[in-house]
Amino acid sequence: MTADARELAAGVFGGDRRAVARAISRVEAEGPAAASMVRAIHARTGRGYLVGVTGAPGVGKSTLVDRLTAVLRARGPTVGILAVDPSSPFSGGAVLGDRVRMQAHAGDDGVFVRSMASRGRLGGLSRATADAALVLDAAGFDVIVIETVGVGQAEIEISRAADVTLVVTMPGGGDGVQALKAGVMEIADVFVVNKADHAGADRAAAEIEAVLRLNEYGPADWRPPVLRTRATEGQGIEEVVEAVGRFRVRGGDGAEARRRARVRARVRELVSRRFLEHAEHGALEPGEFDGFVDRVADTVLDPYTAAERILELVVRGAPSADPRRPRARLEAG
Ligand SMILES: Nc1nc2c(ncn2[C@@H]2O[C@H](COP(=O)(O)OP(=O)(O)OP(=O)(O)O)[C@@H](O)[C@H]2O)c(=O)[nH]1
Ligand SMILES: [Mg+2]
Repeated sequence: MTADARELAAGVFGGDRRAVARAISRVEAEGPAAASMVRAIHARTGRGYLVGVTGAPGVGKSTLVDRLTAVLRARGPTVGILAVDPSSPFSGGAVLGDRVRMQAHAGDDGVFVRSMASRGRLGGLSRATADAALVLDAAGFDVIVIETVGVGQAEIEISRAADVTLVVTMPGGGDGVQALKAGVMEIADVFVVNKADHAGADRAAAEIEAVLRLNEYGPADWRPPVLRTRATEGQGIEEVVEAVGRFRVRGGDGAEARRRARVRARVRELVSRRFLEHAEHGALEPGEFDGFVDRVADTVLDPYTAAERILELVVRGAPSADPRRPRARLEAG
């Protein structure tokens, strides 16, 4: 961990907003600076409650998050918000919805808003978002909201990083519910049918409830409630906060199991990423990895054999500065 990261971390722990913003920028970038930042703050995380809010574009997520924030602030908890847009190359708090939100909570040190975007890269956004959430957690925010636009794989991945996931939808289209795709039903702990002032809200809610009755999604001890809101009017917001509260305190070890599953997924992801990096750029000779790729492309080798050989090279050829490194165990096994 660099002295630089440690100094920034001290600012984060002290709730210095500039330090928080800079720390998030650090974790947004790929590479050693992000890892160093997370190393410096990680021991102070684990206290914040992560709320994922996802749904199709324009259903009212930002309006809802804004209202939820107001209700939470009135009750006391501080709120950090990450607005994630996997389709946008821009980030850093310039999104219109965030500006509106910034104004609504301007001058309130208990609210911090930041947008995150893909910046043109394909992978890494969910990693960066999870790390940014750690920064907000370390800064002492009680509730951390991760708002993601859309209902694709990226959003689902990001939602998995939350302690509770709200799926927001609105009445509309021929099927009564706008864009409730496969994969989204499974991740919802709480459904919000927003824009309940629009026609068809009751039918939309009934349809979701019908699907829920036919399937066993999510934790066994929890049937996701389907709540109707009018976010622009602030209607139904208290009920959403109550539902999240009930989910949070529900009995059993569901919450802890989810947290552990999340930690496991992160560690696995990092191991596989590091392993691949090592295979492509560390353990093999320059160009060797591409050589395997070429041979598979030319059907000289099959992909399974290529993978086996690469694996062998990585395991055997790994530089071992410390003889007690687990390499010995790998070879023994
Ligand atoms: N009629 C009605 N309009 C709403 C309601 N909630 C939000 N809106 C409006 O819907 C539009 C989209 O709201 P946002 O909160 O920006 O929606 P979003 O889901 O965050 O949108 P993206 O971030 O672009 O995906 C805005 O014009 C809101 O004023 C509601 O309950 N009823
Ligand atoms: Mg939004």
